[in-house]
Amino acid sequence: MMLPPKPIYVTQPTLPELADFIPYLEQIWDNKILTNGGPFHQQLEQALCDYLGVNYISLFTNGTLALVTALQALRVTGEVITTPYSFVATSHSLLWNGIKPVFVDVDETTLNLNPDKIEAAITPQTTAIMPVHCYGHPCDVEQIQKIADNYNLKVIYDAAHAFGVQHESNNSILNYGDLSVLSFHATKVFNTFEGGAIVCPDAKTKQRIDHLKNFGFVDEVTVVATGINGKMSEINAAFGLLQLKGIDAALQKRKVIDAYYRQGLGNVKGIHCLQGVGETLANYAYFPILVQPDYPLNRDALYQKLSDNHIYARRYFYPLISDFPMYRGLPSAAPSNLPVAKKAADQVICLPIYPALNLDEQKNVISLIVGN
Ligand code: T4K
Repeated sequence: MMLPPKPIYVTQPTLPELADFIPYLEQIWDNKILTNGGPFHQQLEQALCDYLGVNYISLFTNGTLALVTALQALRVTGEVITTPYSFVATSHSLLWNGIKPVFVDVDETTLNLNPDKIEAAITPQTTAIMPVHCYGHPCDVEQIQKIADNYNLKVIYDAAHAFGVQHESNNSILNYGDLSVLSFHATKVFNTFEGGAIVCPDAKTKQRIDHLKNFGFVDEVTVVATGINGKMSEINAAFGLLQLKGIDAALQKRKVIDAYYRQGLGNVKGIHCLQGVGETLANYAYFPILVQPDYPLNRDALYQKLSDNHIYARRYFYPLISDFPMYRGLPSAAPSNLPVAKKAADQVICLPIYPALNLDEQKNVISLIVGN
């Protein structure tokens, strides 16, 4: 009897040996501290600061609550300029805070927020910019900061994809802007099952964030803000500490897979492999290709062909956020305002990339694309 082919998904979480996690669990069972900033939570915050080369980190239950809280930490109100080409959580974090998203088109090369288009979208209500380092490719951080300084705007980076990415000067990309937000979701380069974090430059801001993720409590009897419960549990934090031991090896494997795709697909007519600009250390979080008009199939036909062959690639990020019902009525959501993002959303496919993807599986993906 023929076995059904093994499905290949866009990603697969990297997990350590189960046995290696048991001692961490034993420690939790012994000390009975399950959450509320316990020892593993504190250790992971420090370990991540050291690994990433950033000043302060506050851990969260997920990236979305971290985004919502980052906006509150900086008291952002009114209008925020953001990208339509992202996962919907980016804009949802604005709506959760009663803030109006103002969509600005993306840059043709990186598909990140186009700095040249930002100024025209600024109004007296604008208080911040929320760009995304999409696919872990750095935004034009210098240009964005210049605009923010000129107009006295905050910058909060949605860095959900950007774990471990370094910028031109060998500096973590997370050190730009006022705050950066990470996701440690199962599908991310570094995962704690669910999880997220806010990276911040100073102790005072970290303290405010820590209060906000714990209902606003500063001590047993004092509540200073309408905080939420966003704390990462000890199980997730312990798991993160173990995951960190394997992260360099995981990133190295991703790099090899990325290079092999580029070698196999780089010369295929009508297939454009997206590449980051300005990173000295990439994390190969995604492998997005654009299926252009001179390829024999359109994007959806190629996507279907891959699915028919049990390769479940994803169209990140289609539809655009601005096309979802809660956003499409906004003036800035008009497709005529966002032509580059619209074109990318109609052409993109993210191919499978994760450390356990083997060479035969990758060859199969490539030959399906090359062979039309
Ligand atoms: N900002 C940005 C720019 C983001 O991309 C995200 C999340 C956020 C903010 C919010 O961060 P979090 O609140 O999530 O921490 C996934 C993820 O759920 C989401 O975290 C991620 N971005 C987004 C880009 O992708 P889906 O709906 O595509 O995931 P799903 O469940 O279809 O997973 C994709 C594939 O991964 C599956 O086909 C199989 C594989 N998989 C998935 C999971 C969950 C596994 O093998 N194991 C698993 O446990 O959204």
